[in-house]
Amino acid sequence: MPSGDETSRGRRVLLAAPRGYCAGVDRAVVTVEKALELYGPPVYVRKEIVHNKHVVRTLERRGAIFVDQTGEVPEGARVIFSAHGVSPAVHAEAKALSLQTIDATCPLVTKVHREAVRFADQDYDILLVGHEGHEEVEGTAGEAPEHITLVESPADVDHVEVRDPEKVVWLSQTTLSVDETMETVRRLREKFPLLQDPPSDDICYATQNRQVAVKQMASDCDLMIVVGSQNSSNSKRLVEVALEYGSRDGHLVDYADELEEGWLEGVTTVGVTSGASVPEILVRDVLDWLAERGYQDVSAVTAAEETLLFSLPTEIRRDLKAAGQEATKVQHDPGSIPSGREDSLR
Ligand code: 10D
Ligand code: SF4
Repeated sequence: MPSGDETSRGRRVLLAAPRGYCAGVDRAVVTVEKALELYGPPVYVRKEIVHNKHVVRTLERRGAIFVDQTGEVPEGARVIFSAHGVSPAVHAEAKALSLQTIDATCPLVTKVHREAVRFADQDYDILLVGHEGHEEVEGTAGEAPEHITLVESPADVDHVEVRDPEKVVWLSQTTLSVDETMETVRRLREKFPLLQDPPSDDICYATQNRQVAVKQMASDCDLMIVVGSQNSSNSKRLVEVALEYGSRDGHLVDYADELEEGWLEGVTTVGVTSGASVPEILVRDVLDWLAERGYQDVSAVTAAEETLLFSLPTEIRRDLKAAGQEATKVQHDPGSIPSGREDSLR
């Protein structure tokens, strides 16, 4: 293992900001934590609350039970819906089972659901840019299945048909590559010149900011390490963006122990970032691993300041109040250094 002043010379880390938790993830994770405190385990959660292995494992250890289908929750029990959102059909299933639901859908995902409902009510064809099988896409498409066509990529555009090319709008998943989505929309507009834009950006501020930071550093990096899980759309996009914008190499890892010595061969500058569902403790572990190998010089590359906060779901606020606890807005501090507890979610 290279170490010491001689081998460390020139080695450095560029640390992206913003990185890690967005406001919607913080709210969703705190929702499960507060539910466990208020009601005691078990607390059922439909799907992974956010797409991060460490978050899910940690909450499982504290008493959360993650299920794939609403039908797996015992009748009358309490269930939390994940940050990615659910379709009206899932709400109906929960009602049929008399479940007590707490909806941790990110408000920015809910905004896209509302757009889908509004355009469907006006009888538009809605072209939803997103990835098939992703939970967010299933939830949004479920709002108006007869009006929505999924468009997965620029290449997909050739196959898209609409009923009336004068009444067509595009919407999108919140966690896509901005560049690829713009290319998909460019091709859609070539085909349907009267294509309408969403009323506001569907790709959310957090997805955009994390990609902008990576774009700023990528050409200076020999290697980009993105902390995040394989099923996390926004985390995966960060690796793609890094490679597109000039990083020689790039990898997505859940934990520092997945890092490989071989990746550092001939590497002077390492970029580090993390997806919107990733606790900062996991980034700190990666920085420690790099420091042990001579990469102690860490500089921040800051693309934006994030201050957005969301209130917790109504049910949690109500029950916290009844329990005499203050329901503050969840607080995301991307610059904070976590306590280092093994089960830290911050
Ligand atoms: O896969 P993804 O990027 O959509 O989800 P992840 O849980 O990794 O990040 C948070 C994004 C959400 C909840 C979708 F808005
Ligand atoms: Fe909400 Fe964006 Fe975070 Fe998704 S990535 S939870 S839309 S803030």
